[in-house]
This record gives sequence, C-alpha cells and structure tokens, in this order.
Amino acid sequence: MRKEVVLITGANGEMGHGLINHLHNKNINIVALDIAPLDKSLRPKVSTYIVGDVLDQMLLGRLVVEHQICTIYHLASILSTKAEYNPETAHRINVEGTLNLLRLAVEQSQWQGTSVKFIYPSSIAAYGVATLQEKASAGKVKEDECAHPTTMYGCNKLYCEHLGRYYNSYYRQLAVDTANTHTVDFRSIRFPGLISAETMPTGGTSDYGPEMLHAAASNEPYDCFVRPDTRIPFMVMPDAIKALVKLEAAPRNRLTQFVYNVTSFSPSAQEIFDIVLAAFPNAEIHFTTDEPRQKIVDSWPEDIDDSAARRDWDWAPDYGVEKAFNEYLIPAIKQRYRPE
Ligand code: AKB
Repeated sequence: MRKEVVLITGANGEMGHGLINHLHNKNINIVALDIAPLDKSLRPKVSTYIVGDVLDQMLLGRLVVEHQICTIYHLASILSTKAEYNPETAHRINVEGTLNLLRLAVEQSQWQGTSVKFIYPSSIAAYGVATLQEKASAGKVKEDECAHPTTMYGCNKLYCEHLGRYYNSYYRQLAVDTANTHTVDFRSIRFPGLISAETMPTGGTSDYGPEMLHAAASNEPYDCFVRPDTRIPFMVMPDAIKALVKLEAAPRNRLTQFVYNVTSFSPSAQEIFDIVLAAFPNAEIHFTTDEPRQKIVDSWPEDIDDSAARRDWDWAPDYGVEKAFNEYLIPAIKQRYRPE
C-alpha cells in the first residue's frame, strides 16, 4: 500500500524550512518539491525530495501515481518585488503553478475517495489601499475589504484564493459525471510580513524588517528602503507555521470562510530600527527610500483583522512584539551569526 504523505511545494523557502521541521517532529511523511535541490539539513527530515517545477505537468502526474497525498501545502511562489521585474513569468508560476496543484489535488481526491486538503499561504499583498490617508483611516482591514492589489504578486494571490474557492465548491459544476463529489478542501491564510531567525527572505517587499535584523547581527551595513514611519503587520515564523498547521487541523464544519487573516504586531520601520539598535548598538542602518518599493508597502494595510481566524479555529499568536524580538529573534540570531 502507498504511504500517506504531505506534499510541500516551495520546500526550500523560508516557510518550507519551518514547516518541514515541524512536520518531521510529528513523524509525518513529507514529499518536498522545489525548483532547487533541498537544503542538506532538511533532507533527512523528508521521505522524498524532488527537484522540479510546479509548471511541469509530467512531474506532477507522476506524483499523483506514486504517492497518496492527504494534504498539500502549496508554498511555491514568486514574491512581490521579484514579480515586478517579470510579471508574466510571476503570473505563470504563481497562477498556473497553483492551478496545476489544484488539479493534482482533484485527481488525488478522486482516486482516494476523500477530499485532499489544500493549504494556501496568501498575503497582505492581496490588499490595496490607494493613499496614505486611506491606509491610516482603514484601521484593521477585514478579509473582504480593500481588495485592490497593486502588484502582480498581490493580484495572483487574490485570484488564486478565488480559484481555491472554485475548486472547493464549484469545480466542473455542469458536468454530468460528477457523482464523485470529493474534490479539494481549500484553506488559505493571508500572512503579514514574516520574520525568521533561521532564514532570509528573497524577493519580497516586507523584507526590510528581517533584512535590518540579519544585517545588524552579521555586522553588515544596511540601507532600509522604506521611510521610518512605514507601518505594516508582521509575524515571526514559528507563529506562521503554527497558523498553517492549526488551519489544516481545524474541523471543516467550523470554517465559515476560505481565506483568513492572521497577524501578530504592526511596528513602524523606525520601531524595528530602535529594537535592532538596542540589541546591536554598533549596527550601521540608514534609511534610503526606494520610491517604487515604498509605494508597494504604502498600498498594504497597517493592520489586519484576524477575528474570524480567532473565532473559527482558535487562532492566537504566541509572540507579541516584545516576546518576538527578546525571546526568539534576537537570541536565535545572535546564536546564528556569533555562536560562542
Ligand atoms: C512580500 O513581501 O512579497 C511577502 C508578502 C508580504 O507576502 N513577504
């Protein structure tokens, strides 16, 4: 009999690292897929790792045949800054890649006679506020508000949330042979900017938060590309992993929506700078605004309302801003760059 496995795409990314470590500790069999060879440190923690592209239909077809996939964490994507350099390529990877994985989930669920869970990290990039005044007055934005993204990545995330809803509830709704009702159990989280002590993000626009901290800890000078008063929500990686696995485990009948905000704290760039400088007094950090990237961050809300996640699947972050920096980020980063 085939082993039941969890499939993780984009396994080499920041979230992939955290998720593989977490699921491995729970003795879950993992099939890891990434465009680059899986980090050596992660290899012993997965059953199989595959170097390949989410656009490769043959490869995905083989996965369906070879594995019994119960849950898919589809993490692979091109982030907001990188996507603006080649929006059409980003669209292909972010949207067509997601469509391919949703199709794979349908095939798996029909083989197995039970729904396959599809866990999809979306983003605050799905929001778009037009002006700084609107951003200031929007307050805690709810899932169905301000859905006018200004980046290709944000448009892709918003559209893929709708694709997930479609595959979950309306897939081939006119076909006469839809006796098999098992399709995709789609669940998505809109994440804020993420900060990890273990890995560095690449290609995002919220990267100034983690970059400031990692640069200071590794004695590198850093030019923060947003104004000091810039404010968006952030979360540390352990809370992001907690959110993913909590939503995955939630009973379907408690879920009243497909997409949920989660958040922890909303510091300004100046506040992050102050915390980093207190921990690393020799840090050389300056503010040099990069206008195009600033505009992207200005279009994201200052705060988001995660009350639906709290109500439906008992979401609550473990880390507020002080605990995040004092008990996780700063000690772990000091250890990483200057082990005693
Ligand atoms: C990015 O900056 O693109 C991501 C995100 C906010 O989803 N970190």
